[in-house]
Amino acid sequence: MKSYEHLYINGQWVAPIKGGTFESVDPSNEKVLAKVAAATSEDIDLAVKAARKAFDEGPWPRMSGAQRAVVLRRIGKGIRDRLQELAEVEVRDNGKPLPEALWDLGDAAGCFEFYAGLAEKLDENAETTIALSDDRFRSIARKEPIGVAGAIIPWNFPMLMAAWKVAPALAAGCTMVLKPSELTPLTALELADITTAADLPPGVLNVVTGLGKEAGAPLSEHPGIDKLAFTGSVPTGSRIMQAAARDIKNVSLELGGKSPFIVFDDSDIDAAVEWIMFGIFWNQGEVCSATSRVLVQRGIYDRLLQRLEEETRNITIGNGLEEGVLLGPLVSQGQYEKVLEAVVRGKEEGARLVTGGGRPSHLDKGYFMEPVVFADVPEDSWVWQEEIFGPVVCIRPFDDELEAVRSANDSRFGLAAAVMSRDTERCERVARALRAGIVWINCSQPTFTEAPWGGYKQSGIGRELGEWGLNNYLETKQITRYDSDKPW
Ligand code: TXE
Repeated sequence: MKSYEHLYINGQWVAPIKGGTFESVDPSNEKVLAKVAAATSEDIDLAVKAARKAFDEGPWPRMSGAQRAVVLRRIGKGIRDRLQELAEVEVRDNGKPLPEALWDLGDAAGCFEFYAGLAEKLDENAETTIALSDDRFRSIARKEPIGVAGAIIPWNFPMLMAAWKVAPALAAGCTMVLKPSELTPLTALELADITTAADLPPGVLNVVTGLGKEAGAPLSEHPGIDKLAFTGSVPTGSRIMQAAARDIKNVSLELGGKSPFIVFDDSDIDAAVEWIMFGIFWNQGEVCSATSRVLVQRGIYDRLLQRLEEETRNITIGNGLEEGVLLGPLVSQGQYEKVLEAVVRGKEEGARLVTGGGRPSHLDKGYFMEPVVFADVPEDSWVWQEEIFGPVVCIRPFDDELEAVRSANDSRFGLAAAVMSRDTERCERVARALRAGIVWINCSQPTFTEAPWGGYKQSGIGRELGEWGLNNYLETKQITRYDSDKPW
C-alpha cells in the first residue's frame, strides 16, 4: 500500500511539521492498514493560509462558473476512472461491502458533475434585480463565494461526505481546508491527487489528516476560516458551533439522528421488511439517517417481526471484499464497543432481543456483529431515544395514526423519517406532520444529489445537496445605485 504520510497543502505533498503519524486500521482484521500524516495546529495554519491566499489572490473565485465547471467535471471523471481501486481502499478503511463502496464512489463522482452544472448556472443567475419602492434607486442582489471554508467530515461515507462539501464549495468559488475522519482518511488523500490531475489551482483544496482535538479543533477555531461545514456527532457539532461563535463564522451542521419508520397495517409486509432492513443494515447501520426506530401498527406487528427475524438471520456477514457479503465489520473498536454496550443496555431496559448481538461464529477477528432486532422497546429507554449508529433496529407497536406521529416526533433528533401505507392520502398527511428534514414515503434512505439534505432539532443546521448545498457557500451582496437627476 502506498504512503499516506504527507498532507496536501497548497498543491504540494508536505510532511507534517511535527512529523507525527497515526494508524488507520482495517476493521475486518484489526491490522494496521496505513500510517497517516497527523496534522497539528501549525499545519492547519499553513493550510488555512494557503486557502486564504488562493481565495484572496488566486484565479479560482474570479473564474466564471463555466470555467470552474470544467475542473469539477474532470474531478468527477478522475473518480470514475479509478472507481474500483478507490472503492477497494474505502472497503479496507471503513469495512463496508464492496458493492456499497462502488455505489458511494459513483455518487461522489456524480456530486462533482451535478455541482459543475450549478456552477454554470451561477453565471446566469448570480445577479437578480430587486424591485424597489423608490424608483430613483437601482438595486441588485449578487451571490458571491463566502470565502475560505473548513470542512470536517466523518467516517461512514468517507469519499461521499468529502464530495458533499468539496463539490458545492468549489462550484461556488470558495477555497477549502478538508479534514477527514482519522478512522477513514485514505480516500480524501486520493481525492487530493485527483484534484491535482484535474488542474485545480494550488491552495483551492487542502487536505489535512489528523485527530479531532489536534487537527479538527484548530481548524474550527482558525480566524482565517469564513465558513465551517461539519458532519458528525452532536457533542462535536456543539463544540464546533462554539468555536465558530467566537468570531461569528458561518456554520452548517449535519449531526445525528434516530429516524422513525411508521408502518401501517395495510402495507405489504415483505416490502416493509425489505425497506427496514435496507434502512438499518445498509452500511452496518452507520448511517445518520438510518431507520433505527420502527413503529408498526398492531394488526401486522407479530407477522412483520417474524419475517424480519427470518431475513435478519440470513444476512451474510464478512469481509466487505468477499462476494455476497451484505454486512461488514463496524468501523473501529470504539464503535464496536459502543454498539455492544447499547445492546446490553437495551436488554437491561426491557427491550426484547429478537435476534443478533453476538459475534458470528466463523469470524474470530474484526469488529463483526450479528445484526440486532429489538422488539417491544420502551419509549423512554435509552436505546429508543439515542443514536446507536450500528446494525440495531428498535421496534414498537402502535394503534392509530395520532399515536404513531406523536411517538415518531418524540425525539431530540429530526433528520429523517419514513411512512408506509397503501393509503396515499394518509402517507401525505403523516409526511407533513413529521418533524424531520427528510421524509420518505413507501421507502427509506434513497438519497438524491438534487434534493435538500439536513435535519430539524438537534440533527443540525442548514441543508446540503441540491441548490441548497451551493447556497451554503455563497454570500448575498446588495448593490444599490442612486440613479436619478432629482435631488435626494
Ligand atoms: O464522531 P465525531 P465519532 C455519531 C455516531 C457515532 C458518534 C461518535 O453516533 O457513534 O457520532 O463518532 C472530528 N473539533 N456520528 O467520534 O467526534 C473528527 O476527527 C473539531 C454520526 O467518529 O463527531 C472527525 O473528523 N473536529 C455522524 C469528525 O469530527 C473534531 C457520523 C467526526 O467525529 C473534534 C459519524 C473537535 N473537538 C458519527 N473532535 C453522522 N451524522 O453521520 C472530533 N472531530
